Amino acid sequence: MEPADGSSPGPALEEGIASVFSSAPALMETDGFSNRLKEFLDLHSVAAGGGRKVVCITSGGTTVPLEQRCVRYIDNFSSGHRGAAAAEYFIEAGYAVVFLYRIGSVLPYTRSLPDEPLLECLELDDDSNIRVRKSCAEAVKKYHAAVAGNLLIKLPFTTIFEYLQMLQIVAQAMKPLGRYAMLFLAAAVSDFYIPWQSMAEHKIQSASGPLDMRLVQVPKMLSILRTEWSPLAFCISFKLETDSKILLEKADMALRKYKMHMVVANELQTRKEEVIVVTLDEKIPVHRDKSQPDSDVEQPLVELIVDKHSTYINNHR
Ligand code: 9Z3
Repeated sequence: MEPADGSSPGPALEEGIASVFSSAPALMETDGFSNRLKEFLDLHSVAAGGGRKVVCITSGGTTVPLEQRCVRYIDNFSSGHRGAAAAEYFIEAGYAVVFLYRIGSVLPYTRSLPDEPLLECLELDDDSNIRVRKSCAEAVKKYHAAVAGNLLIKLPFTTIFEYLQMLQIVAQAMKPLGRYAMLFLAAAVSDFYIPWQSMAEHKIQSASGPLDMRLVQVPKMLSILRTEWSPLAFCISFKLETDSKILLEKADMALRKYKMHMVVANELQTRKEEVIVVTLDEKIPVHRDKSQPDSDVEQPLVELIVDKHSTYINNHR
C-alpha cells in the first residue's frame, strides 16, 4: 500500500530498525498472542459485520537489559495510570482496546481498587463463602463486561525488544482496519539500548571495577509505523519533558517529523492535572475538572481524541 504521506523512512533509519530487530531475541509466543490478537481484531472488522473502531494503547515503561541473562536493567518511568484510564474511557466510547502494557503497571479497571486487591476485595461471609466486597464490585463488573464483550485484550511486555516487536505485530495486524484503527502511544519508550550481540551474557561482576558501557540510540519507530506498518491509522504519540520551556517545541517537532495526527505534550510534575494536545493547526490545553475530587485528565482527553478521530474518518469517506 502507498505510504500515507508518500514518503519512506530513509535508508539510515531502515538500517537502524533492521539492526534492532535482528539483534532482538525472538518473542516468546507462550500464549499464542498473535492468534489471540487476530481473532480479536477479526471480530471487529467490517468484513465480519463488526465495523467497530479499535485503539491500540501502549502503556508503562520499557526496560533495557544490561545482561542477556538479565539481573540488572535500566527502566523508563511510567506507572501505566494514563494508559489504563484511557482504556476505560475508550471502551465507554464504543471502542475495542488492544492494551499493550508493561507487566506490573496499572491495568484497566484496577485504579479504584485497594493496594492488595486480591486480599482486600474479597471477604468471607458467615458460612465462610468468599464474596467480592461492595466497594470493589463495580470495577470487577466493568472489567468482566469488557472482556466478555471482546472489547479488551491485554498483551504484556517487559523489555524494549519485546515492546518493539509486539508493536510492529499489532500495528500491522490493525492495518486492514484502515482509518478505524487508532494508535495511542502512551508507553514510555527507552531512547537508548544495548544491542543483544554486544551485551554481556552473564551477570556483570563488580570485582572487575567501575562499569563502562555504551548504549546506542533506539531508532524512532514512529516513521515506519506511519508509513508502513499501519499507514491509515489515526496516530497519537506522547511527549514527556521535565523542562516546561522545551516541551511544546519538542512536541511540535515530533508532530512534524513523524507525521503524527496529534502529539500530547505533558510535563512530569503536572501530567495528572494538564496536558496540551498539539496538532498542525492548534494547541489545545486539556485540564482535569478540579471541582470533582475523583476527576482525571484522561476523560476530557479521550473525549477530544474520539471527536478528532470521527472527523478524520468522516473527512475521508
Ligand atoms: C507519556 O508521556 C505519558 O503521558 C506518561 C504517563 C508516561 C508521562 P503514567 O504512566 O505517566 O500515568 O505514570 N508517555 C510517553 C513518554 C515517551 O517516552 N515519549 C517519547 C519521547 O518523549 C516519544 S514516543 O521521546
